[in-house]
Amino acid sequence: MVNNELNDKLQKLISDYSQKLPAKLQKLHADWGQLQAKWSEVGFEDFHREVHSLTGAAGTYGFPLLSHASRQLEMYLRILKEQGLSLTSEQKKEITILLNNLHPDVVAQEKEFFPHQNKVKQNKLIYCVEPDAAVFENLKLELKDPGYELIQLTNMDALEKAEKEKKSLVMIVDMDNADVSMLRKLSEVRKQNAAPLLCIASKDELLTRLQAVRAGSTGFFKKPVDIFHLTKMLNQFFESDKNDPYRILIVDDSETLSAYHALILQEAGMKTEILNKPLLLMPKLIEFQPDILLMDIYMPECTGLELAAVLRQQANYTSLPIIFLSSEEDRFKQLSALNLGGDDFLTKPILPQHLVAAVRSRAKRAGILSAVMMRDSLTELLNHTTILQNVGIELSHAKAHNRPLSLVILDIDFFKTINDTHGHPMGDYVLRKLSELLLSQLRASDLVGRYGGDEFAIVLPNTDKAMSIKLCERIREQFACLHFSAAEGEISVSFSMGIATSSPTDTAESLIAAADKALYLAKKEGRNRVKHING
Ligand code: GH3
Ligand code: MG
Repeated sequence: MVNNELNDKLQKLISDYSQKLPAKLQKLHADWGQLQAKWSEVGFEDFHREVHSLTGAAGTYGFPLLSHASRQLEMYLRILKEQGLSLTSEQKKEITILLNNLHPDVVAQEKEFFPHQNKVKQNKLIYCVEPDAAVFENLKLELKDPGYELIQLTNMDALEKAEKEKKSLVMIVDMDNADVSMLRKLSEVRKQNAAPLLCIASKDELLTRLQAVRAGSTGFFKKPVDIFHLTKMLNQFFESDKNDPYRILIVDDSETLSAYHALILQEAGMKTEILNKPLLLMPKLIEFQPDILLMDIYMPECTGLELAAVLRQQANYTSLPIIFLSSEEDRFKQLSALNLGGDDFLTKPILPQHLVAAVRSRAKRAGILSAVMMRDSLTELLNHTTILQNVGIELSHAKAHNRPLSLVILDIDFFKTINDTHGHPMGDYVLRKLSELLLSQLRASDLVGRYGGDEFAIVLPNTDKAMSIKLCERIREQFACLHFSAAEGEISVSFSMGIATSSPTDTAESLIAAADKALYLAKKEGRNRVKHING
């Protein structure tokens, strides 16, 4: 669904950019004039960076001619920079010639040649290489309601031609008659448009699936195509995730470009935050908790590569996916970016739907992975590391908003005896039942984790001493009423709880230590009780 308000904002960004473009170009010419009059290494670096960002931004906002010309100059400057010597007069002349291609006239020409480029409209165009008319018509009909526009193409040449005229959002290709030349052609076409590829075939055979995978397919469907799953997959690529939006932090020194990318991702239902000052990354990460970091490489204060390397050295952020978005075309540099801890590399300018698809598929995979990594396998509660991290995060939120936070540590009473008397499986059962009870009784904003063997930690945001005691007493009573049937008859189990409520000077460590101490007192005073550290 095209969101009109966002679309208007996108149009506004584009028109703002178009308006500022002549001044930007003039500045570039003026800077070069100044540099020639008074040479400085730093000035040359700045000039290079300006050209570099023009390459990415011009392409993004629909000025391909300008972006192309800018890229040529950028590449030349880069070679000169790598040589590291002072410039000869020949080289300066060459720069001037290349710079003269970046003229406001080019912008005027663009408007004549590429009027459509300045429109941002979400298309749902799918090219379907399916010679069988009946199969195609059925797909077309079924996908009409979810809003997809299917165009039938009977062979790869037709697909190539169509892609040249207008790029599709997804390609669906029938693999039944796939031969070497068809597959070769398909991979050629996919160099022009790397949109997701879905393959369909009459037989679900390994060889056909292999061919599909080698052609770069994301999905494989046996005929008759299961429309429910096909639609689900298409929606995953391009529709919004309104229920649980992915959180994307965009780190880019360019305010307009980051705003543009943010709007595209917002239109696809994601939640975005922008950071134009890369040195402020750490507090932003704690505050926003992004699922994905979308990061520019060349920024004035520090590079995206350096930031990635810093993050990868911190246990909390080793698995945070980082997507680099840069005008860098050099494969070697792209690879070294990936070596330094990036997960993906997208080259600016990028088509809006490709940006969305790349970010979404990364976020989805990371989500599944982290859900597995964050949970304790027996109880499916947050594991020790994750609940500890959350104590820190929630405490900083609480401080920022001047709200109380309570932390509870719970330990089952005489749990060793339960294991010893009724067996380890019974112990496991008790642990799982307690987890279920905690989840059912706590609020959605509370966090609960398995802290150790028979110990649990509960984080209660926005909860003061009195509220925390009331909540814990209720849960304690409910648990003590449960009966577990063992071979030896029915048994009941109890636990003890220690609570600490945060003060402005508390750290995660001091809060945990206080709750631990309260738990120790609860045990000492006879177990099956709730004890707050402050009496
Ligand atoms: P207290 O009232 O002082 O807490 O006594 P306790 O017997 O509960 O002592 P403690 O908390 O030290 O005992 C923890 C026991 O939990 C020891 C360990 O064998 C058992 N345990 C740890 N993990 C598991 C598990 O995954 N399953 C089962 N069944 N038992 C576990
Ligand atoms: Mg215990």
